Amino acid sequence: MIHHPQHRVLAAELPGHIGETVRLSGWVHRIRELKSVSFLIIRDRSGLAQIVITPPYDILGEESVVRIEGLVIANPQAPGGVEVTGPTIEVLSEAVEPPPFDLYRPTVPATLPTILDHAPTSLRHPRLKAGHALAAAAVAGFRQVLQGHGFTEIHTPKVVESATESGANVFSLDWFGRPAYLAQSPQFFKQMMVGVFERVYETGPVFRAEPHNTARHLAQYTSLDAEFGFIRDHQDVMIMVRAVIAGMVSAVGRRPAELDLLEARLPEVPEEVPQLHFADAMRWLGKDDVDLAPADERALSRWAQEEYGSEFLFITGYPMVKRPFYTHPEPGRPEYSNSFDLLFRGLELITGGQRLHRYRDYRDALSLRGEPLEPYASYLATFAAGMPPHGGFALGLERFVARLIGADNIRLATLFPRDLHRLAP
Ligand code: AMO
Repeated sequence: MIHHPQHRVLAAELPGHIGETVRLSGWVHRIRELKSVSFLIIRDRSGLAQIVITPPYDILGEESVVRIEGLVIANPQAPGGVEVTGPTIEVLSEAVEPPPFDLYRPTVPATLPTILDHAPTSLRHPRLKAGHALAAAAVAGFRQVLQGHGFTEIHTPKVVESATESGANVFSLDWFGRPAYLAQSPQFFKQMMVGVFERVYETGPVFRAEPHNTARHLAQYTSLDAEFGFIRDHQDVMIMVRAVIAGMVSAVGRRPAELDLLEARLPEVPEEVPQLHFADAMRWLGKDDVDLAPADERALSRWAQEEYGSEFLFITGYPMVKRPFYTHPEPGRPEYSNSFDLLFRGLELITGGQRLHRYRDYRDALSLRGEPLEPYASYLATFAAGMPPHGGFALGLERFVARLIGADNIRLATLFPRDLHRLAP
């Protein structure tokens, strides 16, 4: 019996259509010419399908887009146990240039610059695409946990009138003749919105004019931010961080195909994530410094793994001199702060903490740092109007994904990286 297919069938759905004539659409992933028979491998959003073709046929360039009508038959040797035979092939768009490298090879046979230069095509490689599918799942997990805890999603400006984190790595631009900056974080806005919603989160781009080329810094990255009111101190924020990370990991766990393809190992998120005060970390490292070097972060991460079997470690209490002016000091030890970083597999993944919440504390903090109040006028109005004790955190999405999939360079976890040298594609 011949069916007249009206609807597109996806590659992954073929096993349910054995004996039927179906319509399949996608990209020419690969052409395999064997002695007696040839195969056209078609790729769509669900996976790959094998089409049996017999001469004479036109050789189509890989990545051409086709629509195929043919009979689905069972073949244990074919991927997914099915193949399509007797096809009619309609070319929707012919690829006029070959891909930069063979997209059908199981591993990516190209260097990082080649991959990035040709991103629109390279990203079609199932392995390169997989990390970004996991990123999408991670963000969905982030949203789901916070929505479950009564947080409201916000969207705030990315062009701002003053630096939020530090003046050093801020991009300036001309805003109709006035100086302006690309937002380094949604920090001020998320705090302002605690005064409105109590609990808010945002996912969006932020900008850092990082003057160095490192494997863990981008000039634009995706910041997953949360902020909430009526906390006791930073420990309440850390409890929320733990819930968010657990939700993100389990959301990613619902993409086993991509995890398997990348041989990515999901971390276990301990009920109680171990924590170490900065002062104790320094003692353990045998150092006397106000910041952690990347090598220190790796060493401390290893220690948490050995001591607690945890791939996550909170470092709390960072010295105030290294934290932004909005940071709440540690009661009784004002040289330290009620803030934290979360290390994941040797790298800083999250920064967060308790913020100042009284107007006069902001005034004092800014003048202590020799900063004028003027550029912060609209931010300070928030606190003049009354704000609860509050805090929050920010997670760098690309760092999370890079650690998860074991990418040694953050650029492999970024669709179109922006850095010192790269502005296209
Ligand atoms: P911080 O500046 O530490 O904190 O940034 C938060 C997290 O963002 C990631 N990150 C980066 N990822 C890629 N490239 C970069 N150049 C880069 N810089 C930072 C890291 C880091 O932990 N407002 C505070 C957060 C808060 O307290 O809520 C902030 O922006 O994963």
